[in-house]
Amino acid sequence: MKRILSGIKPSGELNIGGYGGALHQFVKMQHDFECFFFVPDLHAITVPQDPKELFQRSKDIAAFYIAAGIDPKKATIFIQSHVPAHVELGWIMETQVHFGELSRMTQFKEKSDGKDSVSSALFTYPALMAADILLYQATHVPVGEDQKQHLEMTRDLAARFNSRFEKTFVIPEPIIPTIGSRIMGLDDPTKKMSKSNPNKNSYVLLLDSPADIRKKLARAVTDSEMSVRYDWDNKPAVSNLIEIYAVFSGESTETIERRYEGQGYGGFKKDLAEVVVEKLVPIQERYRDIIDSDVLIRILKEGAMRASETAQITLVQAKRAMGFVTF
Ligand code: AQP
Repeated sequence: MKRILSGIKPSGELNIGGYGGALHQFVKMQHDFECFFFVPDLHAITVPQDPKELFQRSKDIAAFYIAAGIDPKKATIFIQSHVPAHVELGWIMETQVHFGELSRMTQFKEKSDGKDSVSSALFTYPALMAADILLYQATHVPVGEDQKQHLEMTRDLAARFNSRFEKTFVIPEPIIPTIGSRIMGLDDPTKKMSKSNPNKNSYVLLLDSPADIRKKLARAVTDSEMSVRYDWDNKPAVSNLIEIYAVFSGESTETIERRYEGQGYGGFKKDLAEVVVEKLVPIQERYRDIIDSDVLIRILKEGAMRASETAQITLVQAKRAMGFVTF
């Protein structure tokens, strides 16, 4: 059976980068895989979070999973901190990973760069991520380009554990979407669109009003050439907008290029905004229906129970393999 585990960190408001690289891929994948979609709140606190915001955003991410079309009857939706096995296997994984390996992680280097104080949890984050995936014996993990290195480490740790102790973990394969795996900032196409970017014009939020979506996309940087061409090497800003268009319309980048051949950026950007608005408005409506409902609480409680059952089996297997006393 093919199984997926993936999640979106509640470290900021969800934007169209997370939608392209994760959420809309999740919705498609639920038909072909047994899915576990979680809210990695324990990962979010590797950098300081305001408690009220963490609370709201954790619920928001779960609500967006459902609003975007993940069926909670098919997929298990849960909050990471509701399943304590993540922390326990995370600690075990910390004992298997080497300091040098963690030091080479580019995301740690980027996130710690120029900061006076950085938590040790930010450094060991990939060990917890490995635990998240391995607990569910995921065969596949959908990841954006930026998470490829962490997944590679998960694979290494699983193989190391299996050969050092006994075969316990499935070694997961990455699934990197061809379109949407790297959506860049609207202000700077060399930087990934990120929740924690202080520049609000660098992203479109899933909860932005249609007026704000139109304004932000109209302001998105382009270049002086005035041709809508998908060419990341020479036209990264325009290619990024074409990619967003492709994610939201479901059309290929070639179809989009052909449609706007010989035209400037004005009409293209206007149409792009409409494609995004058309997709996001119904998601926003469904989000508003469930965010404060008992339905969401029920789904998360059931999800935690289902997730715990699977996670506990793997955790006990791993502990037994290492020589822990288990009954
Ligand atoms: N801009 C993006 N383009 C494509 N994929 C993206 N993902 C995130 N941003 C983009 C993918 O979404 C999944 C969940 O990511 P995450 O929110 O858990 O972590 P992140 O990648 O660290 O997201 P941010 O927005 O950059 O958050 P902060 O700023 O808090 O670190 C992942 O598979 C990710 O690749």
